Amino acid sequence: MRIVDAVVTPIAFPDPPLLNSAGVHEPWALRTIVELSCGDGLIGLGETYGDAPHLELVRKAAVALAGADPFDLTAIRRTVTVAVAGQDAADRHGLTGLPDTVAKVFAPFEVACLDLQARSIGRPVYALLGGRCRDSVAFSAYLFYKWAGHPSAPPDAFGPALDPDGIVAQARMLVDRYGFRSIKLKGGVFEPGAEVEAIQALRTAFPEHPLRLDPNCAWSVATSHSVAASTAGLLEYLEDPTPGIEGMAEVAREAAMPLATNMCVVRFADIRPAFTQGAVGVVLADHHYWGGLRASADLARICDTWGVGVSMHSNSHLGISLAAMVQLGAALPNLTYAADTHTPWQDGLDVVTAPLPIVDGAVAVPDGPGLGVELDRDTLARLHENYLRCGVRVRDDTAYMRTFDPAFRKLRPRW
Ligand code: GKR
Ligand code: MG
Repeated sequence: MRIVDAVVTPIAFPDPPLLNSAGVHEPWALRTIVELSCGDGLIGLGETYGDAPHLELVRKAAVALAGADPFDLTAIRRTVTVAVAGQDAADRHGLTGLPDTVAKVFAPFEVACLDLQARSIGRPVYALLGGRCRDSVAFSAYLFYKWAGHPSAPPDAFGPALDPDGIVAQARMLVDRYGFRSIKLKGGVFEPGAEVEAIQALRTAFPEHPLRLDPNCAWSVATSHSVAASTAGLLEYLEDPTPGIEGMAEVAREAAMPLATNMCVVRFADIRPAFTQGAVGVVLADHHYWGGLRASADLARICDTWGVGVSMHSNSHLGISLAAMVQLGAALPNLTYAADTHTPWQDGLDVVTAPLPIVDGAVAVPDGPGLGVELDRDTLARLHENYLRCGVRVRDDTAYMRTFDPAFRKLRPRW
């Protein structure tokens, strides 16, 4: 089996004005879809970021992969390393340097190769990751403060959420629609006291749902201490309250709840300093930047050894990424928390013909071959047209926010 064709398609899809500590989501979110074909009718799928510098590297790697054996992931990783060497640049996740770049560029190809491998033997991807540990993978309702709509457009279908009542209404809508059994609030938008009030309101409205708050490093250590104290007993975890491993470790020493991260442990080299300092109790795995599904399983294994919990991180994404998360989640013995997903914000827009549905807050693990999803070529073509027309080439929540509030700065910490 050899890769005869590697097709890389950038796409754009509508995104609501979701607020976070960096600014606000633009009207278009970008992704890149990778298709690997072996010329025998089998196609392996991958999904990754759509930012232009990353897309360029994914394209370079795709060209270099012609003729590669999709079962030889070691050789494929080596080829990707050669293709991207010397072209690594810092991105908005703070990922920089060759190992980070290789991990991010290799990831969609690794997923597509696993999809190909699994399809060629008629087994699901989780079978290649060690087998199924669970029948369904739980996801949390991912709440965002948001405007009623993008200022240049009519209000969207989700409505505004700018105070505790709005947040509770949004949670109600997501829980009713998808049956989510845990809830995450993206914070770092309003002053911390207002966000604590939103958490208190969620606790009153949803007494049984585990809650999380993630301000994306918007708070100083002192502010984080005080928020941790006022949310003790309310949160299952507090995610990335403050920047850096040292700051997180300081907060963790006093906080009653575990701290979680997708910001201070983002590569294997972060594990030793973070774990030895007790900075985090939960790591959010993300195969898109940890280097694929197998690397994420390695991460989970290390977390298990250290007694650190595992959840999953997401960015705005579509159904190939969701399917990959579900296959990984199925195979992780220690997926100790419901995973994040942005799926509800993009529902109905998918590039796959039958997106895996979220029912009762979880996705049933598909038993069909590969990832369990097929590409919808008409939608892919339409979303590619969006990409060509939309003009967005790099996600920049801060620049978009500054078009409405020129004084806005991305400050971490802000409070
Ligand atoms: O979509 O605005 C967003 C999130 O803030 C995302 O960019 C984060 O990477 O979901 C993420 C997180 O948990 O930090
Ligand atoms: Mg986070």
